[in-house]
Amino acid sequence: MRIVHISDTHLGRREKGIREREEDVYEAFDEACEKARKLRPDLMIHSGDLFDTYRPTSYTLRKAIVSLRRIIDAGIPVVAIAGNHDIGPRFGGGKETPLSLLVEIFGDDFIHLNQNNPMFNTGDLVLCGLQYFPNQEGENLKKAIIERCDGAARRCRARWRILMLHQGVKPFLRDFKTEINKAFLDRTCFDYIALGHYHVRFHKRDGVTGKVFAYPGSLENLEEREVRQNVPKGFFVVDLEEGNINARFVEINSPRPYFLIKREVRRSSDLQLVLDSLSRRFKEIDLRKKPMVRIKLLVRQELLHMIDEFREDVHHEFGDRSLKILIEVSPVVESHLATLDGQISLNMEELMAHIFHDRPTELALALEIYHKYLEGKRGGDLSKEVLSLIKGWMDEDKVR
Ligand SMILES: [Mn+2]
Repeated sequence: MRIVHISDTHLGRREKGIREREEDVYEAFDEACEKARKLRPDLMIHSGDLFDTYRPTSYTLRKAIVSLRRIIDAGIPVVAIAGNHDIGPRFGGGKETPLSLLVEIFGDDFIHLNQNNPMFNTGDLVLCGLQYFPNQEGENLKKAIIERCDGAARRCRARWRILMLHQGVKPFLRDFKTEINKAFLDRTCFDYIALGHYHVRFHKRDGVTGKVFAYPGSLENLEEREVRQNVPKGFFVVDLEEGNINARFVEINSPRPYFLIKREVRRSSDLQLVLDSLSRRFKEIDLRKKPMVRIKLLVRQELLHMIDEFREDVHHEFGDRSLKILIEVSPVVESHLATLDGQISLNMEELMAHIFHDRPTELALALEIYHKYLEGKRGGDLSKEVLSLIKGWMDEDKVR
């Protein structure tokens, strides 16, 4: 039995309003579907965040349908769960996800698993899956896994058992929010834990239980973390054979090259070093697509006047060869530098950790709000989330 495991495709994501970046996301998904089809799997599973928002545009929906048809028309059913990005509030209460539209379109060939419909059984294989549960619903998540997934799967006489979750699993992920522990999942009956949520490919076989935990990651560079770690993009093809699970990563070629340069500018020659390193990067690789260039500078006050000229130099030298050059400049705030031990950070989380270093409650809350923002929540949606986070904290009596 062969399964293709894909996740975090985020169709509709448009980085910094750049139209080509939205197309990059569709291209990556289409390539992945085409590669998956050629592998002739029995099933394709998607571990959440198929869409970037729960309200995709008609253009995004059409792109999703065209690519998914490649799989479904080849006789390969698709099983999906909703991630945090593709769940939203429903008009009149409850939760909404565009995955239900795909069920309307593809019928039995598109299976949407969630806590009300947590299991799909093909005889040899039983698949269980749940939608994303936020951190404050960790207990409900465990309950749903035990009662709706593990219990039901144990009662099936299947050879293989797969669990699909869109969650952060401790202790696999560093610097990332987790809602559930590996030790808890070790006690379930599942052989392969098909994870989504974390965008950098990760794969681990437990030496004792033989269970495989896998995050295929996203298909394009969606967040800075991914660019920094520079891990290939793609999906897993999982062969379930007698007594063995073999998960192999299949790389895709469409992701756009992404140059990210972060630097503290202490003297004027540091700006020249940025130009030099950019030149090197343009020479290094074969550029199928013009790269995205993002330069983040932390600049001393007395050097800020040089930035306009630097911008001109960069655009003059690399403008034609880049899709887009983004230069972000933050002035050094001297008072924030004192306790950073010479380590200058442009990372929002680290900066918050610094500002709230003696106020852990505020820090945790600030990070949660920031993560909601990163998840794409804005305006009314964001303020609703913030209010419910604060209420959650009050209820737990963490805040006085
Ligand atoms: Mn995601």
